[in-house]
Amino acid sequence: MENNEQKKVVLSLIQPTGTPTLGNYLGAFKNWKSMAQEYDCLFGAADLHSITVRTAPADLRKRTIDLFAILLAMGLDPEKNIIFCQSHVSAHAQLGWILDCYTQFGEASRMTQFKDKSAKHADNVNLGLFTYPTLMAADILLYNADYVPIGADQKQHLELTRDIANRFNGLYGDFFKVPEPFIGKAGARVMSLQEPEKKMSKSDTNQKSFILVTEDPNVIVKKIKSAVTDSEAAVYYSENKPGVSNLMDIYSACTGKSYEAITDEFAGKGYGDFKAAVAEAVVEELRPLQEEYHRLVKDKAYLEECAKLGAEKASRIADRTVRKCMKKVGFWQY
Ligand code: ATP
Ligand code: LTN
Repeated sequence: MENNEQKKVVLSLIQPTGTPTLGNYLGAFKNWKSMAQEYDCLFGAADLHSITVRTAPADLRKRTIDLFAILLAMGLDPEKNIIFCQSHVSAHAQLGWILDCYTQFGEASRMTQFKDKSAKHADNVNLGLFTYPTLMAADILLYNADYVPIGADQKQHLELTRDIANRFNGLYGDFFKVPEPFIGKAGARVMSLQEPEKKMSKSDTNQKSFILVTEDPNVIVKKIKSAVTDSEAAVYYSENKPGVSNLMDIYSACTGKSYEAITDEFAGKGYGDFKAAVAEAVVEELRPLQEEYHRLVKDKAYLEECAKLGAEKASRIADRTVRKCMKKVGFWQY
């Protein structure tokens, strides 16, 4: 790339609703890390989004700090990129409100995540759960992001973001960059270790269904050993073997080996050997992140310094966008 050519902007956030899983790591973080080399990246904790579900204050704070430490431990560079926490940048809530007024009730009602989450938390179907996607649109549009790395589950929200941006641009002249989704191939969908038809999710109530990125290696080994497979005792990729195929996906994402190479490697061997190899690959994959995480999480002063730097850099861009957007809408400015 030429030096004078502007790099594309990439943005993605993750909610601090729990410790990230191997699914988040392979499906999201690994892509983020490779994108950070090539693009101007903003990554961070979507803590405003996470109060759509009731959380104890101490838990929210701890999870946010932990997530921030994990992002740094992955090797994302807070000097080169913008690593930040959404609630530290007031422009997100400001633009979120403006975009609410350019989004139709019917559009927001069609969001499948809203339907799923309101069924799951029937006692707390709050307005934030409903306007969640417009806040997400604000996150993205504030920074003129070109690409948004997301899992398949967030595609509908990104489509809505594009619709809102196009609508606003249609009314006021080209203003927002219309973002593209970026859905990585490897590890795009890591499945539950216990119910391999369901995606691995940090909010699953069954602890054995997921591996946390900070999990003790011995626990990782145990969880993979108890992963659901089938009775055939043959390692090959097939729709009819969701448990084994999921472990192959995990092994392949960690080692770079193809499905054929994995099938050859375990020809004539049982699931015991296969699972032991998968567990070792996962432990090795997560080792550098874990070592760095344990070091960083104790260094509160450093984490705060990085959060402050991220907030300052993000606010500089976001405040400008909000100011310009408010001018377009017709707010009185002095
Ligand atoms: P929750 O359990 O709180 O709904 P989650 O673990 O499903 O959360 P999110 O916080 O919604 O994860 O997602 C963060 C990012 O990780 C998103 O880009 C999402 O698509 C990706 N991701 C989440 N789970 C998986 C998975 N099992 N496999 C691959 N990618 C995933
Ligand atoms: N909704 C996303 C988290 C999220 C996000 C964003 C992702 C909030 N704001 C902006 C990409 C860009 C989720 O639940 N995974």
